[in-house]
Amino acid sequence: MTRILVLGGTTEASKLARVLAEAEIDAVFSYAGRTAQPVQQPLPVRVGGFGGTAGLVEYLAEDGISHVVDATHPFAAQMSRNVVEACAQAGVPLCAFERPPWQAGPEDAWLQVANIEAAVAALPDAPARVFLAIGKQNLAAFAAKPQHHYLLRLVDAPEADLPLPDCSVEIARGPFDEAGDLALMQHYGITHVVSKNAGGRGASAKLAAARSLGLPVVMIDRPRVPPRTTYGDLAEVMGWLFHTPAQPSSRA
Ligand code: 3Y8
Ligand code: NAP
Repeated sequence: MTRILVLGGTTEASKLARVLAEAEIDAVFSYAGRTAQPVQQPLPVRVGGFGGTAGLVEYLAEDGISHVVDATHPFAAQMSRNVVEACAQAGVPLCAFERPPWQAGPEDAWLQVANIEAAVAALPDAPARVFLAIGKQNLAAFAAKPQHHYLLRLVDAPEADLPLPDCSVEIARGPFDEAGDLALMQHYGITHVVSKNAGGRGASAKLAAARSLGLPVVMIDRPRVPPRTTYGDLAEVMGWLFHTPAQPSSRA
């Protein structure tokens, strides 16, 4: 019996949800619960962590999951690590649906760094105006360079004080477009952009805007995740689902 768990939170996950719903394939869509009102999905949705690898193994059995598609963001490395371990323990087939990383073009002025700390170190000492388009979870590291003015883009209005003394906040949920990001960066007189190498089209607008403004981009490489079957294309994921036999579901 086929029952698919989609680990979501990306445009790829939402595309897969639409195809599974249209094909009336039994599936459940999972959010971590990082945002107040995540976009609706055409599948039943569950929200919140599973309780680590052990919690996920339990969930797979209780919910009778036959296949898992990890369509989380490339920076959701802990989730991706947990699901590789949980699916191996539970004997449930797993594939990742992940877009390829962005590559710098000839007109791009990227400084590629390994992680958030290296991104902070890559910023200049002289005060600058930095578009910190990496969401909310990794802002504290930038307090090491309080001399800059930071433009933050968050999905929800911050509940607590922000860790950066000199910052402006834009509340917006992507996907974003180049004209909008160009106007935003000109309005704030941005001199540097910090970005995660998310890939895909939902967050690449700021890179196109930086290119046309001739601004440097500090590009953070993806965290490492364990090897697993990975596709960048929806048709390949669907092919995998149809050609991978369902594990005997533990649900009667
Ligand atoms: C909760 C679900 C869809 C998915 C849309 C994609 C595109 C728009 C661009 C910038 C970069 C950033 C951030 C971003 C983008 C898509 C995609 C993508 C980047 C939502 C969503 C959830 C999240 C979580 C959120 C993080 C944050 C990261 C904002 C929904 C909107 C910066 C990543 O406030 C917080 O705590 C936000 C946390 C994790 C990174 C961070 O560390 O702060 N995404 N984003 C998911 C869950 O609970 O499971 O609310 O609808 C989904 C999307 N965000 O269905 O169309 O596919 O990447 N998301 C980054 O790339 O750097 C914004 O501003 O330029
Ligand atoms: P993370 O650091 O890899 O995961 C931390 C914990 O959050 C996981 O161990 C798990 O908790 C829970 N979790 C993460 N994704 C989940 C999901 N889809 N369903 C249920 N639980 C989930 O994850 P993150 O970077 O905070 O990302 C959280 C969500 O935001 C993901 O859905 C991701 O796709 C989306 N997102 C993240 C980014 C980003 O930049 N990180 C960008 C866009 C979208 P337990 O251990 O308790 O199971």
